[in-house]
Amino acid sequence: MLKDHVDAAQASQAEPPGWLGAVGGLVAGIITVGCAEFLAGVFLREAWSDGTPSPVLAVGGAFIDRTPPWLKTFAVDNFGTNDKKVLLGGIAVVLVLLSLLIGWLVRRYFTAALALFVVLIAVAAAAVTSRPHASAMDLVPLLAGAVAGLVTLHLWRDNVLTEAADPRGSAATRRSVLIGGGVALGAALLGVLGRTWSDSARAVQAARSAFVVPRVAKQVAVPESASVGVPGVTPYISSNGDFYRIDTALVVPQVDPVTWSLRVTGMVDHEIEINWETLLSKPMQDAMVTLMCVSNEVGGHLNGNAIWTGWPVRELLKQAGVQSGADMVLSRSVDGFTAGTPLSAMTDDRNALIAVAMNGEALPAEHGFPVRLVVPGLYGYVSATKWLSELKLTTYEKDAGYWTPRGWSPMGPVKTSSRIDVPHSGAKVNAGMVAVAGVAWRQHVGISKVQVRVDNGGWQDAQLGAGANADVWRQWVFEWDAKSGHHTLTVRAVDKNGDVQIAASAPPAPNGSTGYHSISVTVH
Ligand SMILES: Nc1nc2c(c(=O)[nH]1)N[C@H]1C(S)=C(S)[C@@H](COP(=O)(O)O)O[C@H]1N2
Ligand SMILES: [Mo]
Repeated sequence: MLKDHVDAAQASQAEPPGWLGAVGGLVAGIITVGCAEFLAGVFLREAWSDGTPSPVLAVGGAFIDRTPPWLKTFAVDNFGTNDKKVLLGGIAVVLVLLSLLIGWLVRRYFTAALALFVVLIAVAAAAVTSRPHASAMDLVPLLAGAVAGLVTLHLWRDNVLTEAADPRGSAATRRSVLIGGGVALGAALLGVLGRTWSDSARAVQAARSAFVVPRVAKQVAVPESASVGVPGVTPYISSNGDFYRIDTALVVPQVDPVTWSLRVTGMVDHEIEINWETLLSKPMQDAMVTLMCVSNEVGGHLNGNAIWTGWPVRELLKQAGVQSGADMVLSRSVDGFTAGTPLSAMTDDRNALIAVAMNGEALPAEHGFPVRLVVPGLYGYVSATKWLSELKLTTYEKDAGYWTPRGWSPMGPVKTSSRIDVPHSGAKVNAGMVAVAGVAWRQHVGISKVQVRVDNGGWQDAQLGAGANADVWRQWVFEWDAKSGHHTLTVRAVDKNGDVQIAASAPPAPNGSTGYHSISVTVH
């Protein structure tokens, strides 16, 4: 009797196992995130928030905004458009590890566990309040989640961990772990429910399918001989589904055209705000423009060509009355992204458009629905703002676009470049006539010549497909009389000013890659 008593007393002083603490931490973590994400979903759905009340998305967005140029290039090169999934996966892994650690600490160092928990909540709160359009209200989901998490940690310590320290409590422990797991699963489901609820994608899909492409005075068509007719060469028009996508948005902004508007602000005689209906009543025009990403490596595929329908930016600027001294248009997206474009590129006679349609349909959500900018001749990071919400007339001295403080040049004219699409590098081909083909571009000036070099031979002219205008790429083909052996094929372009593509290799940062695209092939 007495002996029993002593054993029990010793056992109750024994430390509960570490894994049980960690499980409690995980349960508390899932409950925190689940509750916060559920409430964030409700806030978005009920339009109680214009910001990012979701702590996970806010942290992800804040991380993206602080990504150094080398990491951006690394992410684009290695994950492409999957970079966002990788980031979300990374956040999940970090959250799981920290939850396990907090739970493990709870057993003995309760204050340290609490301190770590509070630091994490503070970091998330800083992210939430720093997102575009944030208000104090956006903190409510996070704080509610934090309270639920803290209550869970306390309950776990006072019940589960105490029971576990008692040898007679193993059945109770099992039951508590099951209950904890069940509650956590419920919280996780709530979180997912919150995310899908807040998903305004359906409203946007409906608006997109109801959209009728505005009539234009003159339709733009693909010239008859634009294609050189070589299988495997980049299609002259990129389909909307295949069009490259680059942006900082962790989730694609879903913008309802009914509530959308575009404001013209800054150095103007009168600020203007136009809504969707007004924009659609303006005389629209078609323009074929090839869009280019500054992150494109030599030979890369971060570019696409489409027929855009929109209203010339200069018309809107004319209505607002641009004041003298302004030299930049800082365009802003609903998600806070900005691009600084030279005012001259938006007022000269080029097709700088406030675009509403892409290849004969409403802009896809991921390409800026309902409204984006398209400016020929400039890389997308300084011109092609998607989910457009504001045009601010300003100066390069006073303002900078999103990427400028992150190591990219304020000015981003597209550099002359060319690419070999077929044969692909490393291909084996039969000796005899081989069609070498690809695309070349020099927006706003135009391509005059494309030349191919075999090994260290001389430059030979390729044949050019027709170009719709100077702002689009052109296909080219070179009929190569291939002799057996290993060969290197190199391409370069010459523009209509007679300037030859830059031969020296340069990486994308800070203002676009240079160098010649080369491939190696084996001829049998
Ligand atoms: N709102 C917003 N617009 C944006 C960006 C962005 O991150 N956010 N990225 C720009 C960049 S860097 C490029 S290259 C083009 C790409 O447009 P696409 O995704 O339609 O091909 O969009 C531009 N517009
Ligand atoms: Mo880009």
